[in-house]
Amino acid sequence: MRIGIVCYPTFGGSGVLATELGKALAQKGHQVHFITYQQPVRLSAFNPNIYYHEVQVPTYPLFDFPPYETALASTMVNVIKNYNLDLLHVHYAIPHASAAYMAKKILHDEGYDIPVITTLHGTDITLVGKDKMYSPVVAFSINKSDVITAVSQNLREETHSTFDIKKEIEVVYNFIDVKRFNRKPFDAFKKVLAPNGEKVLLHASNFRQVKRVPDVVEIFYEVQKEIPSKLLFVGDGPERLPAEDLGRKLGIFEKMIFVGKQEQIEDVFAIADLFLLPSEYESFGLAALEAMASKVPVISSNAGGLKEVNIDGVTGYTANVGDVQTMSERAIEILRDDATLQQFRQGAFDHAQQYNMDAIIPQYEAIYRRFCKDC
Ligand code: GMT
Repeated sequence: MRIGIVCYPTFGGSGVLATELGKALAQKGHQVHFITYQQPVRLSAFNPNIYYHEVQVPTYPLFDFPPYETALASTMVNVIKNYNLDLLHVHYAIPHASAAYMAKKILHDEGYDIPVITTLHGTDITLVGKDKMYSPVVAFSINKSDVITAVSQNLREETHSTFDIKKEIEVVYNFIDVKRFNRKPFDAFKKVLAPNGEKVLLHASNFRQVKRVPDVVEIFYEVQKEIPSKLLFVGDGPERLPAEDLGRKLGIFEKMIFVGKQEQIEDVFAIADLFLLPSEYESFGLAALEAMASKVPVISSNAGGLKEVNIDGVTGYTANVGDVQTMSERAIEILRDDATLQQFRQGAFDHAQQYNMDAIIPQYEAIYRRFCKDC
């Protein structure tokens, strides 16, 4: 099949998922066309089945806000026609679903029918999408998609309770390549970070408010009183400085290490003992799944789809949003002795297997085939 994929090219979960999906589809012999404003971060290796089309947004002195959505829809039209695409799969509704609707209508007038699949990822519904400045367009364009998918049952329910969606929303869970995350720890790296055999707690995110990064610091504050440990932060964003300040205020900054954005995240997971994700909301929590595939148990909140991914008492523990007391007690329980840690490591790893790409990608292919009878 010839598939167009539209996504954010950055480190966010939706862009990572879309890029990995495109790469996997290309490996299976499909022709994949990425349409986005920048090369996706995980799209580095050359594959003759992968095409990348950059959305150029011409500027003009009149524009305080260059019209990205118009440029995106036009690029979609051009790529779909020039490469005779079978379908368009857009990840994250804003503004991709409405741009896709515009492209679909333009092509319809030219006698070309392009099916649009919209995958909802989370904040496009729960945080940004429900804002009144976006919601009419978001609801309309989701309803106009030929297929709507959500990355968890929770997001499906949230979407139905937020918008009047008249179509079935199908759940296709996020996936990972479990082989990629099954790595041996890079000893030299671990020795630098934790020279005295300290346990390594890890948080990886875009440091937005929804991640509750100060809770990560507070959980660690309690843990390090009981267990010799270090706290490793991967990623960057607006909550990083407040987290650093809180660490200084609590007198634990020397035990906190910020390594910024990392592409080889699997090497970082390989040296971690526990992953912390106390988010206000996660539709899914892809980073938690990546941790689990790396045999790293997870302490998370029980918000949104996290309960579907992090199984309480098996892959780690969940607690109510903001309940840092319970989260730190559970973290200490897991880290206190090696047998318990090993049990949770194995529980996390075993559960992650069901999200392997081999199980999930055929679900997307089956959706595509509904529109591509000869494929
Ligand atoms: O909020 C983020 O971390 C980024 C955001 C995105 O759209 O890239 O993540 C959302 O999509 C991910 C992939 O499906 C999910 O794993 C995240 O849980 C979800 N984030 C939220 O719901 C807050």
